[in-house]
Amino acid sequence: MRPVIVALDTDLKRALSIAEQLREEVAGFKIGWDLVLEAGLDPIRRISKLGQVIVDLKLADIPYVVNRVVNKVVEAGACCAIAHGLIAPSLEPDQRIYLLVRMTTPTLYDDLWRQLVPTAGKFRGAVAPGNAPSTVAEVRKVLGCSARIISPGIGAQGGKPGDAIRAGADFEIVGRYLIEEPSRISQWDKLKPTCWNSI
Ligand code: NUP
Repeated sequence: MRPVIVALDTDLKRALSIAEQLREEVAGFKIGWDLVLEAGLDPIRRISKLGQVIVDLKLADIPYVVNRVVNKVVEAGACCAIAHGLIAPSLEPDQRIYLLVRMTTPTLYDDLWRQLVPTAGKFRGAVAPGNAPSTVAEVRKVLGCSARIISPGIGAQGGKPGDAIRAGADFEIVGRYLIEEPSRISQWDKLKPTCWNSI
C-alpha cells in the first residue's frame, strides 16, 4: 500500500476503472461533488467496496446539517467526510470528520490557519496543503501523532510526490496526476505514512 488517496474527480465510469486498477496499491479514494452530482450516493457505495472512501463536500454548515450529511455518507460506506475549518468552533469532537485547515490555493485561511490547527486534534485529522510542505510540518509539530494529516496539491498543483509525507503528512491526496497516468503510483513506492497506517 502506498500512502496515497486518489481524488476521483472524474465521471463514474472512469472513477470505477481507476479504483479497480489501483485498489491494491493505494490507501483509499476521495469522492467529491463531481461523482455525487452524477450519481448521488451510488459512487460512495460502489467505490467503498474497493477501498476506504473519504467524501469531500467541504462541509460548512450548522452542526445539525453537517451531522445529517456525515451520517448519510458514512451509512453509504465512507469512513469520513471533509469539513471546512472555519466551522470547527461549533462542531463536537468527531472521528468521522477531517478538518480543512489551509487550502492549496490562496484563501483567507492563509491568515488564520494557525488558529485552527490545535482544534484539528478533536477530529480524525487535518487536511493541509501538500504544495506548501512547511505548513504540513508546522501542523504535524502542533498535533504530534494525535491526528492524521492528509495533503492535496501534489502533481497538478505543484507539489512533488513525497513532499508532503517527508514534511509529516500521513497520506497524499492525488487527483489529475494519477487519473491521467495511473502507473505514476510507482513514484510513491518507497514512502510510508508519518504516523497512521489507515485513512
Ligand atoms: O485545499 C485543498 N485543495 C485541494 O485540491 C483541499 C482539497 N480538498 N483539495 C482537493 O484535492 C480538490 O478538491 C481535489 O479533489 C484534490 C486535488 O486534485 P488534483 O489537483 O490532484 O487533481
